[in-house]
Amino acid sequence: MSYYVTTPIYYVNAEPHLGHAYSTIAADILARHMRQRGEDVFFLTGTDEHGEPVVQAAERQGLTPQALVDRNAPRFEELVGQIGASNDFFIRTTDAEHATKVQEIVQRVHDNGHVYEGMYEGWYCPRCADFKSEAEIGPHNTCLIHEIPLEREQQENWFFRLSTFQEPLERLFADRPDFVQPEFRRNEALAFINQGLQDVSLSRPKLSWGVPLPWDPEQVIYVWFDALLNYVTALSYARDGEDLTERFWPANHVIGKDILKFHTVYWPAFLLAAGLEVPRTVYVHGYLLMGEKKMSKSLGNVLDPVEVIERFGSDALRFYCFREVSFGQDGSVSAPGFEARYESELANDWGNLASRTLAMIDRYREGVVPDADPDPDLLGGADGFEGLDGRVREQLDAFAITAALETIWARVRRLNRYVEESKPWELAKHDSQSERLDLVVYNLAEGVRVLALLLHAYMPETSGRLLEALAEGNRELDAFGARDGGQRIERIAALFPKLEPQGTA
Ligand code: ME8
Repeated sequence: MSYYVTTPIYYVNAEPHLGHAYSTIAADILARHMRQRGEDVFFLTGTDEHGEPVVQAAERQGLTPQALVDRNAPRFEELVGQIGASNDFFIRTTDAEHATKVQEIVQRVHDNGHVYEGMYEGWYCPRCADFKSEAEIGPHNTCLIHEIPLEREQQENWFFRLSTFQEPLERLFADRPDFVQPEFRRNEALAFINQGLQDVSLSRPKLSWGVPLPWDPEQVIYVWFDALLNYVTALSYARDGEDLTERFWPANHVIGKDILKFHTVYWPAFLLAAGLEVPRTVYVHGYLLMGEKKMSKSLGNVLDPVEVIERFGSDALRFYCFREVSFGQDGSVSAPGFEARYESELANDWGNLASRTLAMIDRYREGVVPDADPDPDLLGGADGFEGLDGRVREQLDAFAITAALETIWARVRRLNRYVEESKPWELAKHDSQSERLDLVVYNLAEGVRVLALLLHAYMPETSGRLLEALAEGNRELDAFGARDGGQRIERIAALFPKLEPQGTA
């Protein structure tokens, strides 16, 4: 089966921050997990480089828009590498191939009769690049998201007949209850549709920076349609001489709640208008907050991902974001919160379990995993190993990234209990307990191995190191079932070294 997952493409006129990293890590966890299942995966992320905010930022800095985006886009691409994302392509909406494909699709929407010329008048937020409906306007004509004054706009432009998609969208939501997830976000999208859809601007006058309308080059395509189309256009040119559209479309989109309307209403309508298939799923996650506020560079309240990664590694950051905040909900993150989880869960629960297991194989069994059977004591119960793999698959199929991590973590705790209860150090003192010691050490090695396989999607670097130490070359989840002993292991440095006593993030 093919599995296509995307992140939003990020605006390059701001600095990349943890919020951007968050969506990308979420999509990466899904992509890596699906690859481990042997699916044919394509994972896309990139940057959104057109629109007035870019022109304004460039003017302020005395640059051309192109120079500004060329300077900033690499920072986003660098962050993708720093957080360990395994994207198959990085799209920039200033790619010439993207522009050509956007024009081709927009022309099709035009030829299918879904556009007309008219006069737009209304309230516009330059930061959202969005025209606001009555319900979206805050006190004194402000943007509810950015809390800045809206601008009164009046202009000639082309419109997209969104209103004619009222009924098809209602049908789509009725036929495909999991089209938008989680359910409370689906209800939000439905509420917006049920208010009655109005036509939306498809273009802006040319003073803007963007892709010209093919039939009226005095206008550029409204940045949101240009940006949304990245998910389709990328497939047509990501691989030289190969069009991947047939193979991977439709996609699973992972987005933040701020851009729900565009992805769950405008986007499927536009695809229908172009005669393309609508997405498989749009998964809408919440905000990472610092204190009570949305974390954003402009509000100046960030947990800097690069700083965290430099000190603790990307795996610790990846883990923390999805452990601390239930994926789908809003939740607070903080430096002290990060350190507490790092210390108690990564260094102690997991890192220490891995080190102890390798040390015991080394000390008690000369570095070779003994052969024994699965211990029935570890199989059953709510936190047993039986059926674990299937449970995690099921949860990740439902985008339950935090719940699946807890499913895994319950087994980390269980293995720690197993060590305490079975006391291998006592067994090692008595020759008569040798068989029992084989059983315990084998089960610890196996337990740690299968947990490292499941954690590989979340923490690829440390899990990879641990699997190598356990002489497991396979990363596919088919390697999940019990393997016989006999492997020679290696001792490795602590996966998550303890914090220095005076350390603060
Ligand atoms: O909206 N918590 O780009 P953008 C969690 N270019 N996620 C956050 C976040 C936070 N505090 N802050 C940002 C755009 N995000 C458009 C998208 S897509 C065709 C075009 C994440 O740079 C979240 O995914 O403002 C949000 O939807 C996205 O960054 C917005 O990024």
